Amino acid sequence: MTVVDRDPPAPTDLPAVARGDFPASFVWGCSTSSYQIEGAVHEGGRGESIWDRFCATPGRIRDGSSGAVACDHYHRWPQDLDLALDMGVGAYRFSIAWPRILPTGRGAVNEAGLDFYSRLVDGMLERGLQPWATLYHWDLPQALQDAGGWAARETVDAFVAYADIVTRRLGDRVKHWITHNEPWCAAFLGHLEGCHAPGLRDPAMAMQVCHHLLVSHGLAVPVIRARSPQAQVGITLSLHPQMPASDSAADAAAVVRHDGLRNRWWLDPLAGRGYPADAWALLGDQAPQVREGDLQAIAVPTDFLGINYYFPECVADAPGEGALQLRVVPRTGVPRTAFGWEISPQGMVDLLTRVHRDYAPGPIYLTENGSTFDDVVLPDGRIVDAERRSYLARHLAAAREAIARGVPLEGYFAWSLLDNFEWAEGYVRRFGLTHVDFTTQQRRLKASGEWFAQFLRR
Ligand code: IFM
Repeated sequence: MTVVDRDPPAPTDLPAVARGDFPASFVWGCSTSSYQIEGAVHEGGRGESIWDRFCATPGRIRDGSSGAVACDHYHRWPQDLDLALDMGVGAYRFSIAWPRILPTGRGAVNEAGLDFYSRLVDGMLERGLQPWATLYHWDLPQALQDAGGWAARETVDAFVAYADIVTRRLGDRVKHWITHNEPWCAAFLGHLEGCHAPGLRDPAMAMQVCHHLLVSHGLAVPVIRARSPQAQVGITLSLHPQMPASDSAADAAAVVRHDGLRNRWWLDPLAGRGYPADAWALLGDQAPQVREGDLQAIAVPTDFLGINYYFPECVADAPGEGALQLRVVPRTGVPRTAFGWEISPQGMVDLLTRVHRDYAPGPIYLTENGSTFDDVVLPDGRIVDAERRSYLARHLAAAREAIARGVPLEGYFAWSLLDNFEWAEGYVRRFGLTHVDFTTQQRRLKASGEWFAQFLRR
């Protein structure tokens, strides 16, 4: 965080965008996830998750921190729901910590965990906030990891049983369910790159994990529907538009290869097309084991597709580099967030247009979009995050543009309500519209949050 003595210049690139440009039924929300905000990892009967174990391993988290306290949301949730309400959103996306419900992943149910989320959901409804619940945002019970994790078929069954338990209890009040958040990250960051829990580096295992995550989605959907009648059920993918590093045919082919695992590996089977043949062929003996009926299960009809959009990728052919023989190269001369992610509202328009054109998944919700910057603090305590405000405004204009192009985009959830535990980056990276002082737990709305609140009120 940088302290300055005067207001930074107002951004000059703010597009004119207003809530009234969107349909009246458009859902406006903000997103969070359990491990990133809750803390209280030893309270209420919660079991250990793979992220507790991963964070306890020296060298895994940039600042040596963990989500053990995070935003202390477990105790401060009424205040946090008030913040969301004051911001003017109508929906709140949160995730449920599997180890709070089933401390060892299966078997004995921890009623205190269910009670916590039941109170949280009631708190949303009392405030007029629509609850959007995600069942899996990466905090697998460690006991399941010890038994093989997502690479083991039994974890699929455990997930379906968990979904059943949660939706039996909350399904009368939660009417929007998301099975998985960003399965690409869970599979590849956790099992190929090893920079996320459980910290493994095994390409074949990563592919098996992808498959099991998708099968678990497919098998959970009918269970959720049975327990939560009239609910809307979907999955959230992290998708990235791809562009070639040059006009060469080799770079164009590299884009197709990268897109195969980044985007099509998820979109194709969900749309009932099975895994993309070109990507499958490249995998060789690292392709996953698929049982009879799995592909039909994955292709279960859903009510919406959640897309998390952050940045586009530029891809170059790179013979000899990895199984896919390519490299993701940073483009020069483009704006970036503090994470180094390219800022491209146009990329969001292109992505949404492409998904709608090629897959027609029905209603699409942007279930996450946001940015991290080095926030600027004035002596009076105001946080003037002009770059985040500009990012937000420009991406809302992009959402409007996508709708104008015929994309059935029906909602936008800002990531995130609060600064929080940003996984391997610890507390170094802040994505919140609300600043959190992690020493005092004081919350303060940033300029971006104020801007969003004004946008929503106008
Ligand atoms: O913080 C994450 C979130 O958990 C998943 N989507 C991307 C965000 C920013 O990295």
